[in-house]
Amino acid sequence: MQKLIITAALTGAEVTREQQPTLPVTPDEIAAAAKECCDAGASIVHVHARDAAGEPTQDIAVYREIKEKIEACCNVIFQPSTGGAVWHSPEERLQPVELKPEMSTLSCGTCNFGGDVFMNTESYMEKFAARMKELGVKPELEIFERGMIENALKLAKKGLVEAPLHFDFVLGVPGACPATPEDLLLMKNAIPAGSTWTVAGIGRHELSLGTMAILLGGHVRVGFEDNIFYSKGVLATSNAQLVARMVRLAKELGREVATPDEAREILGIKK
Ligand code: KMH
Ligand code: ZN
Repeated sequence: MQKLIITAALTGAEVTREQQPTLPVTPDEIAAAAKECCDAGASIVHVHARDAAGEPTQDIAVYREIKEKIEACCNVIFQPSTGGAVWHSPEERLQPVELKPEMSTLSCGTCNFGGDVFMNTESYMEKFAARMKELGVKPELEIFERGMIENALKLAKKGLVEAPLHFDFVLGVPGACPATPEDLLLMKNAIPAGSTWTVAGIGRHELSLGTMAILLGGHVRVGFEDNIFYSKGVLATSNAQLVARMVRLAKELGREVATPDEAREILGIKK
């Protein structure tokens, strides 16, 4: 089995400091959280930027500052979001790709997202994929519903994303695919052989689906974007605490954890 790639989704666009007092928000806090997670065993950090007021922003200048600060303190793979918040325009969302990060996310379809709609039309998916290809950015294909895998395969057929494909199954978003073991198996069994996949279980499902991924040969995403709790009613003290738990589980279950360079090798990323 491949070594386990752990992604830390540090901040997200929806969580607030009121909900999670240790949420990293400023570039300095996000870089410090990235280093702590890398030291704990994460090889990728999935990053959403916030502005000076703590609101989600896709401003390239803020992403640049975060990228430089992370690169100055650790070797972790920087993966900015192109999902942003539901109210960001596609043009705003695409900005961090211009920094030529090693990876970035690419959402593969439209779905309900709580009380909102997360909009990803075919033409914008194609535009995002084409720009990532031009700039040599490895896409992480974000899958919130089963049909989105077909959209991703359509992008592959058009040559806009290239094998080996890397998927992230985001399961348990209210309004989208639930986070059951059966749903994870459905997704995992629907992707082409030779692809890699990770799972982001929302809320309490982070732990159960992450454990399944360790056993099934997938990879795992944890962090405050997806889950702010350590256990029922108990807030996590940091993103790194959630990473450290996955490292312990992987060791108990006999799965080695990848370093950032090993993750690059697994994902076919040339630094
Ligand atoms: N915040 C969500 C609306 C991504 O980062 O690529 C979208 C999202 C996906 O978080
Ligand atoms: Zn995200």
